[in-house]
Amino acid sequence: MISIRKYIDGVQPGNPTRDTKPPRSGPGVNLAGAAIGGYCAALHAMGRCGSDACPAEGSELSEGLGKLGEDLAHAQSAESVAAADEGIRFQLREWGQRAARHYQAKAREVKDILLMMAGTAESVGERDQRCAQQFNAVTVQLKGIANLEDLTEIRASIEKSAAELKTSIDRMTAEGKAALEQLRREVSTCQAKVEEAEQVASRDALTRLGNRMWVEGQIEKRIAATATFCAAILDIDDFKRVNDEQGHLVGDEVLRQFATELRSACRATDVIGRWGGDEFIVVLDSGVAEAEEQVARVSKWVCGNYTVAGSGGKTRLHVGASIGVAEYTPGETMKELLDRADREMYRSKSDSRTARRTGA
Ligand code: GH3
Ligand code: MG
Repeated sequence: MISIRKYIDGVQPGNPTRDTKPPRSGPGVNLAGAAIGGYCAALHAMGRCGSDACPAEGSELSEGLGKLGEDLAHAQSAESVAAADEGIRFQLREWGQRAARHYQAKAREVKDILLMMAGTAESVGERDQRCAQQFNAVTVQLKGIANLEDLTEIRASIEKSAAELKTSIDRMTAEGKAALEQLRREVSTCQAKVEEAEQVASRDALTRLGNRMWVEGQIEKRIAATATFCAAILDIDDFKRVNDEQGHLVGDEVLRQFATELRSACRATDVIGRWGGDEFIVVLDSGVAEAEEQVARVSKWVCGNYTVAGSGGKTRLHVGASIGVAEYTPGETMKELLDRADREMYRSKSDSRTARRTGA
């Protein structure tokens, strides 16, 4: 670096004493003034370049150099010029050390980030065995970058590693999506199977109506909700005779057709099921008056002539049924309710027998 002190000393050959003020006029003074002006401009430019080279440490340098430039411009003696000159050297040395420390720290940060990325890639790779190999390669690359010194090389390697990581992650995402889709399909197949199994478990195999267990569940639900409802039990009259005279298969067909008619006579809100044998049950969500009215209508619909295919061709049979209705009384159990409906049904069956016998 140019030393202004040496220059000033050089242009004042006849006046070597340092504490003597420089002459205020003459060619030496003009030359020194111009040199100081140039030096100050060089200091400003140095401050700007320092800021550009290392913005984090630049402002202090340019402020310091600016101040020293001012001191220099107003320097009255060779001592003050020498002091400013020393200050400039000190400022530049300090800045150089600070900038070096700053860039070393930044380089360490970049290397730490790279090593962290390598660690992450490693752990992601461990999670998915299929990608492990690809991730391992990237991990090795990233660790290698941390040892590089050339910034261009570091940048190129990072770009390559990032592109490979992206490819791996895209592939993992696509595979993950496909696996998820497959899982969804399997879950929905399982759900369908469970629903089918539930349906089979709750249906009567012969008539396809709800079975006893399912109807009991429906009654228990209503009891738990203390709802107003009635249970109606229907029992086919003299059904044994159908079996005895027409055969068991014809008896089965009668049960099937009776169930179909029962379903079509009831409302969508009624719960209909086969209780067992030739007994059926209907749960109606209403009080006893409305239920009896509905049951009378159902009875008219389901009782009558049925045409059934038997071994000797089609047979026409009359099917009658007795019905008992009971409204649920809060506090009673399901068994108590059904016992009452059953007793009503038997009373009705007995009444119609008596009527048939007496011809009433
Ligand atoms: P009641 O008028 O008193 O009801 O006399 P019933 O002849 O109808 O006799 P009951 O109701 O006591 O007996 C029902 C009969 O239904 C007994 C059994 O042989 C027959 N049965 C039960 N389940 C089936 C079945 O799945 N198919 C056939 N074909 N018959 C059945
Ligand atoms: Mg019967």
